[in-house]
Amino acid sequence: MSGLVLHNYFRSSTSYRVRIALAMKGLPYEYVAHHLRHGGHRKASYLSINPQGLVPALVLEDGTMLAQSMAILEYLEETHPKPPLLPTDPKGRARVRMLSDMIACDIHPVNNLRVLNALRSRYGADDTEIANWFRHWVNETFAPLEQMLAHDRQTGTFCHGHTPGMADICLVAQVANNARFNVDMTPYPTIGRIRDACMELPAFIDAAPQKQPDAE
Ligand SMILES: N[C@@H](CCC(=O)N[C@@H](CS)C(=O)NCC(=O)O)C(=O)O
Repeated sequence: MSGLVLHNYFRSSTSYRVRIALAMKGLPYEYVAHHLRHGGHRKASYLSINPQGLVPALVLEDGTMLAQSMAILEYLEETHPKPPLLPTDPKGRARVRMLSDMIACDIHPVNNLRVLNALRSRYGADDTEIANWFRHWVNETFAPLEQMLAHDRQTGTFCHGHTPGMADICLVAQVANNARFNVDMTPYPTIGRIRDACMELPAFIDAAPQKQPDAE
């Protein structure tokens, strides 16, 4: 399969999620970079592709545009089931989606660039306050996430058993983002262990921010 176009940005954790999934599924794609700090995602040329002006956006072979990283992951899972990002049983699937959503719904949206920019421009937050905000919202979810992963026998080498999946994708991308704001990972040994296990795998390594063509 070819002809996929991924609009993304090397540092974007939501883009990183999609890059990992595409790599796991073995799907090649054209990489189109939009520099978020320079407002590349707000240019008319990109808004004509994704009116929401956020990355990632995956344009399919027939021109269909898919935005929202979790919807893209679900689409890739349905169209290319192997290797699976979700377990087969409903409870397992719900658990993996639950762990994924803790990151995708409860951390990322409040720490997104436009939120941090609004804190600066509307409320005069400085770099220290921005970093404290970012860390606060990570810790609010990483503390229970650590508990849930550490105390559940369904957790294995990865978030759910011994094969990597959707929750691992979200976890790794979030941990990469955390490093930019010096989040202390010592209270999260299970999250750290799972992240390290993922980073042994080519799909996670190749999708990493520093490996991308627009990396700085
Ligand atoms: N819920 C969306 C969020 C997409 C999103 O906000 N992406 C970030 C980069 S990680 C972005 O484009 N930020 C631009 C901005 O905040 O101005 C998803 O999962 O794809």
